Amino acid sequence: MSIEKTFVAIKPDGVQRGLVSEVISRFERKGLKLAGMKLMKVPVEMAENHYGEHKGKPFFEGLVKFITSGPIVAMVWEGKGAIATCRQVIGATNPANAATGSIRGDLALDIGRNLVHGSDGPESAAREIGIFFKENEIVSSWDRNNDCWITE
Ligand code: D4T
Repeated sequence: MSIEKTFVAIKPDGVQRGLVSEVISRFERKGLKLAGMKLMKVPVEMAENHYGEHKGKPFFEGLVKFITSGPIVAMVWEGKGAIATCRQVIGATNPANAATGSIRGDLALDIGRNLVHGSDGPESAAREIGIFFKENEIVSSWDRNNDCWITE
């Protein structure tokens, strides 16, 4: 499995509910490495671009309104198989179906307030990192002194 980077965002509900540190700690404790992070308000055009695949769906307008309603924490996480691993840490899209132990399974109830976003594949990870981060805002593969205790 290769070293990947993935885009993760704590949505406005996570920031409003004071769950930023809780969410970040789950990725840290898993062994993933932080490669970028910023608190930001998402402009409408950026939200429409990010969620472009859902344009025309009944929940699209509400989704854009929600994601632009307050600050988010945009992050890049790096690690072996990071894309699928972050999706596992986050849990199923609908918190009602999310496994206990996942962020959505433990901390969320409603699909429209599901706390966290994570890229669903290599193409979307590259696309979404490019939407939210400039190249010089990413700190790639920095040396972490416990790396040898996390990966062989
Ligand atoms: P995100 O993109 O937020 O990580 O969610 P997922 O990748 O897990 O799921 P998604 O792209 O299918 O949905 C994007 C976003 O839309 C909200 N949503 C989704 C909603 O409010 N109602 C719905 O019926 C669906 C399918 C939740 C996540």
